[in-house]
Amino acid sequence: MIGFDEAKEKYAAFGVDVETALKKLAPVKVSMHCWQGDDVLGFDSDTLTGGISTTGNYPGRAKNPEELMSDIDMALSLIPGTHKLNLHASYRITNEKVDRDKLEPRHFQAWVDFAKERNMGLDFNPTFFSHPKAADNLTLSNPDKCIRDFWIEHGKVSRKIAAYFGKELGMPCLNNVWVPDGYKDVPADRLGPRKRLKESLDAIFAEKYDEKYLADCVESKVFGIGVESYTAGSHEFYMNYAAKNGLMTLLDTGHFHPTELVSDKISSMLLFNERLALHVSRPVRWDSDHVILFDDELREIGKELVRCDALNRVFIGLDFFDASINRISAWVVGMRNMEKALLYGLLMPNRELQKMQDEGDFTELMATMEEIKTLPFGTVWDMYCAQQGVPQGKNWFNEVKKYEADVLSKR
Ligand code: RNT
Ligand code: ZN
Repeated sequence: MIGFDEAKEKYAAFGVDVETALKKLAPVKVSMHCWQGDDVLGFDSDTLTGGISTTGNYPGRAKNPEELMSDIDMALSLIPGTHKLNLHASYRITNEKVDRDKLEPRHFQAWVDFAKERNMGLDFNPTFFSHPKAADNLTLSNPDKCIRDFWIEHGKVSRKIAAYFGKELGMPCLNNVWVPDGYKDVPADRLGPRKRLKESLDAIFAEKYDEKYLADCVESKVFGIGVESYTAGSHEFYMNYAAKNGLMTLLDTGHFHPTELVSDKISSMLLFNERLALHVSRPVRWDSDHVILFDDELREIGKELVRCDALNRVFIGLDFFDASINRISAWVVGMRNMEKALLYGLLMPNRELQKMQDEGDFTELMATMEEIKTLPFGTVWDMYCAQQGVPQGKNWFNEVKKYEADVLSKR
């Protein structure tokens, strides 16, 4: 490849071995979220609730399992590496009339077959929204015991389904609990809902599963649309809950106040926990779930994961949903950017930079960090795409345009 040897030399001058970086990136799995393909609608409801929202009506949305699978395949053909697919319970594939509390592994068999054929892993999420029993954004913390019990059952069957995925695919399936529970306006009781949420979670997590197959995590949030004043499952709630119960915390990059950065939280989490889960998203002024760009924060996350030697300890999942652009392009841009950020982190002379910091040489630290920014990163990225057999540069976009003309435009 033109310029690759020169790029290697330029990195080597900073003490970075490009070949080693490429080798380390290849096995890293990113979990691609199925819900970017259909605006988070799933196959068991036709509205999206839960205080989250998609905007836009770009034509060609996948409306059934066949279309979604075909679109996922299209995206995967343009993304380097072998990854995982992240499913929500609402994406069950069955003709039966089965409610969320009665779901079983067999209702997801088509996805298991899909993943097996593609050598992928699966991750899972119980769906505590877009359902009549979640209409008021109160599920596991609902004051009504009947409603709570329904959602507890859903949480339990979801873990069973996730464990089945893990066993069938031979790698742990991350099962992520996120509930929309909260209040629009200033609540009179903050403790009560959190107490009920805690008890519901205790019931869901009571059964023990083999860690080889199931990895349990809980996702916190600061607010949602219509749930602006109070969220039962706040960060403090879940970080404490996870720590006490040996579960994993999931940090969604859109679930903190706008000037808080998840890149700064990763090292603290990893210091006290063996594992961590991420939902990488891009909040623009709020938890807007924009497609992730190759921006400062994404690069900082990539750098942190490498510096903390955490590529084996962190479950990296994406979580964005943009309905205003071609949805396959959204996946490809986001997945490729996540990979780029990891490669960027792997191409840093981390030990040398750390030494400069420890020796108090902040002048050289700044000078070096700035010079690294303009090293020929693009050439190394192109090489990675070539090695992985996917299009280099913008060539992938022609494929998306062709698919749009041949397939999406006919829907
Ligand atoms: C919502 C959470 C949650 C969802 C998905 C669809 O704020 O981020 O992870 O986006 O489960
Ligand atoms: Zn999320």
